[in-house]
Amino acid sequence: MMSTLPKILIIGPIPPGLEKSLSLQFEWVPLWQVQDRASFLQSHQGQFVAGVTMSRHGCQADVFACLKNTVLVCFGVGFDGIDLQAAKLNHVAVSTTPDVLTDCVADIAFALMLGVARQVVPAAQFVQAGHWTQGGFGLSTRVSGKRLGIVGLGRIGLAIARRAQGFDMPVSYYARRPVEGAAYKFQPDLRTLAQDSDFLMIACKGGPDTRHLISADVLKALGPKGYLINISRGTVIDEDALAHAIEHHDIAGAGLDVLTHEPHVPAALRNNPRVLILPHVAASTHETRAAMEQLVIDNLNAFLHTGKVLTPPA
Ligand code: 8YV
Repeated sequence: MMSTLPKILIIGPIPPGLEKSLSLQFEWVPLWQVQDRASFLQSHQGQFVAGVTMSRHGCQADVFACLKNTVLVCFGVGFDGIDLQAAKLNHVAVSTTPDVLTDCVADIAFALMLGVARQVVPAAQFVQAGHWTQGGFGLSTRVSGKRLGIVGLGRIGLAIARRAQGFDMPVSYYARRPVEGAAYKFQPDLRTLAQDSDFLMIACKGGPDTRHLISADVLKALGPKGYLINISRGTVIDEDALAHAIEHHDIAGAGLDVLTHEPHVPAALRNNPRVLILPHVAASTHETRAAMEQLVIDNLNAFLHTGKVLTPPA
């Protein structure tokens, strides 16, 4: 029997919970399973009421042409993979899922900072390997009271700064301009921020504007006692420069939830005990994922009823 439900175009695989909720209201078409993408998108123009994506899939111009005058709802706050210019050109509204994931991402920023400086994983592995009976584990580096430099003081950067107050960490930040109302020290020069930080935290947007912002030079400025933490996008860091800096002890260590070519991890970073890498899980808690799914559905319904989304990219 033919479905009479309105059709939505799904750009790439989405979480099962979201898939289930969407199936109640819509007939959904998985674009990634289509054989001939170009002719499919052309022959299906005007057939969808919406498109659904995730930050990791993004959305390209050819899809926006097919979705003309509708909406693209994105599961995730990052929109560096979404061609916003093409969206505008085709009058497609776009939404993301800000705020609901802020706390969990800020929590993981601290997990990485504590994990890499206090050597949490190597210490646990030491116990698992049965080495404790032969002697104690070595010393690690204190986090409380150390200087935290934050690159990008948006929603997540601010949540990290608030947590840092509980750790008595003086906070400075680098951004394109001072953030109104922020009580932290603004540092307009990134190298100087790195030089004056014990922990350099990357919390800015991804995309071409911030690509390789963390260069060999910035890493040199961070210095052999400094730690680099990234919960933003892998592309912000020049990964070759980071591998070189780790190998040559130009910096003390790194904690990364994101990489340039996920899920591929450069061997020089994967096999080093001074680098703690997580598989992009900062927002992956039951609570946050459920809230993100709900916000995707709410944005979709808001657009279908009012022509406007609740949370456009910002
Ligand atoms: C998401 C993220 O869980 O929201 C983002 O931008 O990077 C993650 O925290 C993931 O990207 C969903 O696609």
